[in-house]
Amino acid sequence: MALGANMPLHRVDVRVTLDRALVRIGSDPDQIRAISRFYKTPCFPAGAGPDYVNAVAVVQTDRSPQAMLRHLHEIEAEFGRERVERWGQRTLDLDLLAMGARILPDGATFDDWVNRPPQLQRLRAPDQLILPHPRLHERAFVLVPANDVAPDWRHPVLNQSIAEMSAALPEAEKSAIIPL
Ligand code: PH2
Ligand code: MG
Ligand code: MG
Repeated sequence: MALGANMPLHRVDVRVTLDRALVRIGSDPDQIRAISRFYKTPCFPAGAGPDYVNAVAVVQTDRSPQAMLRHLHEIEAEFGRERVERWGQRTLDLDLLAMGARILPDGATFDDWVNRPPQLQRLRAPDQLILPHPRLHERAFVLVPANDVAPDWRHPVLNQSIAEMSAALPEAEKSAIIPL
C-alpha cells in the first residue's frame, strides 16, 4: 500500500503523520512487513499543490480487498482527511496498490482504467476498487518507494516486476523523488 501527505495535520509535520499512520495500519490484527524510506516528491499534476511525502509499506492482512479499502478510508478520516477535491491537498492519503496477484474487478475493467486518457481520469474516479492500482506502473512516487520493499513483485497484468517498471521510468522523473 502507498502512503502520501502534503498538508500538515494540526501543524504536525507530514512525516510524523505518516509514522503515526503506519503504527495504526500495523495494529492488530494486521502486520507491517516492510516500510520504504520516506521520499519528498513533486505534486502530481505539477503545480496542483505542495510537494508530498510518499512511502510504500507491505502489510500482512486477512481482510478482503474491499474490507481493507474501507479500513484504510477509516484511518484517513481519523487523520483529518476530508474528501473535498480529487487530487487536492491531503493530510493523509492511503492507497491500496495491490493484493498479491489479484486483478479486480476483472481484466477488462482494469484495462479500461489503465487506458483512460488523463482528462477522463480527472472527471471521474473509479466507483469500484481496481487492483492493481491503475496508475501504479506509471508513477515514480509509487514505484521508487515500492522498489525499496517489493522489487520482485510482479504486476499480474503487465507481467513486469517493480524493479523493471521503476527502471523504465524517465530519468528526470526518478531523480525528482528525493529520499528524506
Ligand atoms: N497523490 C495524489 C495526487 N498527486 N502527487 C504526489 N507526488 N504524491 C502523491 O501521493 C499524490 C500526488 C492523489 O492520490
Ligand atoms: Mg493517492
Ligand atoms: Mg487515495
